[in-house]
Amino acid sequence: MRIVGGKVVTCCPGRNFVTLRLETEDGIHGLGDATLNGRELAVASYLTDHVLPLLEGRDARRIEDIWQLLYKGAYWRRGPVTMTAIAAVDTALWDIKGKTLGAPVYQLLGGASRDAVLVYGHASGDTIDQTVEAVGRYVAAGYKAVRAQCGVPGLTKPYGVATGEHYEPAAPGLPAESRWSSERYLEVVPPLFAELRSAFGPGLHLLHDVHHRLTPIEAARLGRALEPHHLFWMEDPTPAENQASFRLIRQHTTTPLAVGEVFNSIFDCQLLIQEQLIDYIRTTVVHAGGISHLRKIASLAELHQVRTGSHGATDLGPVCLAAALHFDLSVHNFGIQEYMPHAPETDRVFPHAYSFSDGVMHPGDAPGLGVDLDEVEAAKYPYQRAYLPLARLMDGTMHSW
Ligand code: GCO
Ligand code: MG
Repeated sequence: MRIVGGKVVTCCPGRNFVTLRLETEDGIHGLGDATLNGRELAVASYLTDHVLPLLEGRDARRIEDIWQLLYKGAYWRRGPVTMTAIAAVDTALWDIKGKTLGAPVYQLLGGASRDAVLVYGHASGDTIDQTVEAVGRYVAAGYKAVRAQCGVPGLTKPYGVATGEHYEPAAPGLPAESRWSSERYLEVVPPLFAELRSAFGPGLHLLHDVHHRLTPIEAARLGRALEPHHLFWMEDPTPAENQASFRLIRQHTTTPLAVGEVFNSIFDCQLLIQEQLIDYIRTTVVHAGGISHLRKIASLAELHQVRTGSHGATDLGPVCLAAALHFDLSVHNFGIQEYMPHAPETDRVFPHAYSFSDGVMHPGDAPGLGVDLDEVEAAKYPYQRAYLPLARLMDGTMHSW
C-alpha cells in the first residue's frame, strides 16, 4: 500500500493547529497532529519541504521503518521541530493501519488494559477562594482529578490562571511579558492545597503545575510543604535539561513528581526514569515522536514503576488527543491523561469519536484514530501568528515561562 501524496493543513479555529494528511493508493487517508505552539510554521515547512518528498511511493504499512528513516536519515537528531514532524507521520501511519484493518488503533497496540482513561481538568482562580470554587465546578461536572493553579498577590498573570473560561497561554501578536517572584508564589501554594483538601476530602486527586519556575531546592521545599495534602503530582518543579537536578528534589520530598511535556525523546528522560527520580512521565504523542516512540518510553518507564501522564493542553490538536487516548487505554503503566476541552470551532473542524463522561475518556471504536479533518471548515480559520508569553523576575532578568 503506497503513499501517493500528502499535505499539511494549518488553521486557527480558536487557536493554531498544524495537521498532516497522508494519502495512500487505496484511497485511505491518515491524519497526524504537527502542532508546536508558537513555532507552528517551522514544523509545517519541515514536513512540506523535507519530509513529504521522502514519503512518496513508500509502503504505508512499514511504520517502524519509516520512523527510523526520518530519525536516522535526517542525520540531525531530536529537537522539537524534527520530532513533532516525525510524530505527525507516525500518527498518520497508525491511523491508516487502523482504517485498513478496520480496527481502532488501541486494538493494534495490544487492546484495552482498562475500561476507560482517567483524565484531569484545569481549575484556576485569582484568589484561593475563587480557585476552590473553580475546583468545585469540575467536581460537579464529574471530574475525579483536578489541577489547581492560583493567582499570586503582586504578580500579574502567573502561569495557569485563566482569563476566560478555559486557560489558553498563547496569544495573537508578539509575546506578552509577565513578572515572576518565586518567593511570593511559594507563600500561596501550600495554603491553597490545605484549603482544597479540607473542602473536598481525601478522595479527589489534586494536581499542580510549577511550570519550570523553581530551583531544585525551592522545589524540594514546596514538595515537602505539600506532603500533608497528598497531591497526585507536582509537575515540572524545575527545568529538566539537567536530569540529575531531580535527585535533590527527590531526596527531600515524597510528593510525587511529573515531568516531560517539553521532552522530545527517550533520551530526555532516560536518567529520570532509570534512577526513579520521577513518578509520571508526561511526554505526549505529538512532541515525542508519535505513538511508536511513546510506546518505547512507556516500556522503559514500566521497568522502573514510572507511570504515564501525557500532556494534553489545548495546543495539542484533537488528532493528538485521540492518539493519546488510544495509547493510554492500551499501555499497562498508564497513570492519568491531561484534558482541556477544545473550543467548539476546533471540534467542528475535527469531528471525532472520543468522548468524556464521569471523569474518564474513551477513544471510541471507529477504525483508526477516529478523528477527521473538515478542510472546508478549516479554510474558514486561517493561521494567525501567536506566541507564548515571556516571564521576567521582578528585577527584569529573563526567567523560564
Ligand atoms: C500543561 C502545560 C501547558 C503548556 C502549554 C504550552 O501542563 O498543560 O504546562 O499549559 O504551558 O501546553 O504550549
Ligand atoms: Mg505543564
